[in-house]
Amino acid sequence: MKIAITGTPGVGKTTVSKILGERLGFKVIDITDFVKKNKLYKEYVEEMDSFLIDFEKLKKALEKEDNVIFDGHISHLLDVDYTIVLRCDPKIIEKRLKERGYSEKKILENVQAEILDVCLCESKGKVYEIDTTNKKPEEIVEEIISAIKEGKERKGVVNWLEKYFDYLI
Ligand code: DAT
Repeated sequence: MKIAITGTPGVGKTTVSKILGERLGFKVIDITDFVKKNKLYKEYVEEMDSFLIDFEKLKKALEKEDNVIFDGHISHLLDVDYTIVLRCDPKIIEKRLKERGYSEKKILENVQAEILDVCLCESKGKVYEIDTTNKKPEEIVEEIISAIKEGKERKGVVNWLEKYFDYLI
């Protein structure tokens, strides 16, 4: 089984993936680290402060993995059995990314991405959207496990658009 844990940076992917991995006995692969370690990028784009990933190479490198969790904000673009889209109040994401030392520009881009549901919109296959706002990581993990067991897709769980429209102007 392959599970993607995706969502806006700061939403809690790494925290949740670690606990979920322990619960299921699955290996956790941090996609960003994996790409850097294995040089699976085409180039570094300075103005975006990001690596341009070579997706075909990345997919090939992960092909044989099984009983694994892919942790990363592009993991929903990989071939997986389940895609978990973590959501969180944009104000909380803003605070976490400030603490992480991100630039104002990068913070705003990510806050806007959360408001506009970017990861959710890009996700395909079996998608489970989980609102993590004010929940403990262990609670979130339980919610993920029961959502997978239940097998019903969950989408449209949150709507930040009305509450945070001013961030988009
Ligand atoms: P991501 O991997 O999505 O970038 P992270 O797991 O590194 O996010 O978490 C970002 C910060 O938020 C980190 O300091 C831990 C904290 N955090 C994560 N999940 C949380 C939760 N459910 N409640 C409180 N803090 C949380």
